[in-house]
Amino acid sequence: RPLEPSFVPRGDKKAAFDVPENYLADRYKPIGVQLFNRFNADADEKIPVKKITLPELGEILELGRHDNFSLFIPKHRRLAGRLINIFMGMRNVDELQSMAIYARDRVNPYMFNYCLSVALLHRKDTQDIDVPSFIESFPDKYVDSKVFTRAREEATVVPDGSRMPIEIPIDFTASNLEDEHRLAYFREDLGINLHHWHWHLVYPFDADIRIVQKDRRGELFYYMHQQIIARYNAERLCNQLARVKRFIDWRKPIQEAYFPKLDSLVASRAYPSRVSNQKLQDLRREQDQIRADVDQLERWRDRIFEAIHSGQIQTENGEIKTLGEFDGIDTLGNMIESSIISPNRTFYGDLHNMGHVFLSYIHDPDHRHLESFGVIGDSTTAMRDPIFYRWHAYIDDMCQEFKATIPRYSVNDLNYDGVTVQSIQCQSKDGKANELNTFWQQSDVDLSRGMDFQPRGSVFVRFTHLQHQSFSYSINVNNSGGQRQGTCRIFIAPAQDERGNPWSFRDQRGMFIELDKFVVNLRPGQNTITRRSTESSVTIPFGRTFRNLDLNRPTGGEALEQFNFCGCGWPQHMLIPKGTAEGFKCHLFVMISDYANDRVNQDNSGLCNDSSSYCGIKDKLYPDRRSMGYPFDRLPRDGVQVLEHFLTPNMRVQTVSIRFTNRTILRKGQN
Ligand code: CUO
Repeated sequence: RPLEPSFVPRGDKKAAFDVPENYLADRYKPIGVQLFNRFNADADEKIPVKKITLPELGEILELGRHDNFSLFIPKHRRLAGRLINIFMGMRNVDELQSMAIYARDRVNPYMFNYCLSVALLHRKDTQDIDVPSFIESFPDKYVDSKVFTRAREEATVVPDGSRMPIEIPIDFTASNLEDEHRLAYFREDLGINLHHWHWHLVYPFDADIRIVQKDRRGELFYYMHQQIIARYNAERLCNQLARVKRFIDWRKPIQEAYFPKLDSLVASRAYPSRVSNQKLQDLRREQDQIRADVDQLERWRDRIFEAIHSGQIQTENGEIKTLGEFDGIDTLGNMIESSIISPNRTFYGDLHNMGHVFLSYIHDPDHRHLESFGVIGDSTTAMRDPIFYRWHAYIDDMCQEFKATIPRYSVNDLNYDGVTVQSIQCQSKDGKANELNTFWQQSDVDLSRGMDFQPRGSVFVRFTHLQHQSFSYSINVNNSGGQRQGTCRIFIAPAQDERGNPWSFRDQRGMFIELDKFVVNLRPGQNTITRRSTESSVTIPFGRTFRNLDLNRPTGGEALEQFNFCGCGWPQHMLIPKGTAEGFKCHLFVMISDYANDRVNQDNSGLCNDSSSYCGIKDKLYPDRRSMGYPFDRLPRDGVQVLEHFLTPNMRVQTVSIRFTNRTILRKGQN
């Protein structure tokens, strides 16, 4: 309910803010007394709001309350940066609350939610305040717009408690005439989109430098998105589609279309569609202060490639710096994305972000139709559109171009002397050994927080998503040395390429999906390591992706602090690819590396650290000293043609099969 003053839920009770009169937005002032009376009469509790000296919102108000908001648009970023700074600058929580209440009825609701969420995540004194799940606040960014009319109907006619969940069909955006539609279950997965939104919330590229500058953020930008592409490619192979084609020729028409069928409740407009065969065009969108040419993108691209190939970059003040073997990728990630810690935004520009912008305005480059941006223009919705993957495959390719220039791992860099992985087995609960099982599952999520209707109460939608039976790994390791530690790294990749041929190592290395990474203690002699799929360092449990479904929702300060940051994480239900009915053959890869070379000296315990592979750990260093993606992040040493050649004794590969059964199971404990 972003557009009206409203109650604050307090368990079963309702509270109302007791706001100073000058806080009311102009349009409410004439009815101020009535409003107060109405809310105060219905409220069980009044929350006092401190009167503070209010800062000028000025330019921040230039983005209308009924406009859409995109972090990729430079003007929007600048306004958001200012609002974040205002929220961060408040001296204490009372003042922050006061400021937030003042801003809420004036500022664009999407921008307000984003800026306040960033502030709550980054202020020391708000670590115990819950950031509501984005899908609860803005369900319109996630589900078919038809749902809202039906939800309203349900809410008006049926009393709270007897309402039936509204089902969202799994294939609401297209038909099977469109090949790309086979991947809709991945692109439109609510959990994947929430992860992506949360990742960008934790790693903003434009805000106060103290917020942006996080350990290895540029490298993580590269790695997290590289993994998205690897995962998407594996899903494509499961669906008889070839790997995604990089979007390399920016002058050519784009064949894949996308019709999102989302309506913005705030902007009261449908998200524009992208029809087939459109081309990027120069942008002249005065209202967004965007004047940009495709030429400019190409100049940035050429300069970045020049830096990659020369191994050197020019900084903003004219210095020449080398792109290092380990930190080069971090610099490059910040430069390509770009973030405010790019070494030289003037020269290397803003390639990836502006690529999103060009693609998102492809239908109305000069604003003659007064249309807003498409889904690719907003990190909340970008992953729904097939072009996202083609664009990010291109961005990843640039990063790989750099990786091709740095030294390759020698046997020494890979092996762990005296440690031999002898066997690996994975086992699902009631499945065969080395067979993973996938199926559809239906789950419910409550949308009522993000909707404005009377009478109030929960309204659930029921959506269908991929799921797998949880499983465990059992790994036998021989250690001919003394008591020591290792890092167990587990990856999976399709066993064959799209034509059914065995992979060359060069191609397969880009296909490896990280499944887990954890520290193991090795005794002398035989060791059996067991680990459950649900413990993965990549994922978060379903209940944390969709906060309101978490029956074991934590309470108390520290628990909530973990809860907020931990909204970032790949959804557990998407840990492994869909597979096929016949069984999709994969290579399950396990490596035990020497922990002495991996260790980062810090205490990783306590704060949420269970999805660190793609999200890092809050306020800590990235907990693995190796390059992200190790050992697959570089070209192989000479003589390695296929995966088998690459293996040192501390690595092993097991062929496993992912079998998909076309049945749908309802999540237990649902409405
Ligand atoms: Cu996440 Cu392009 O960086 O969407």
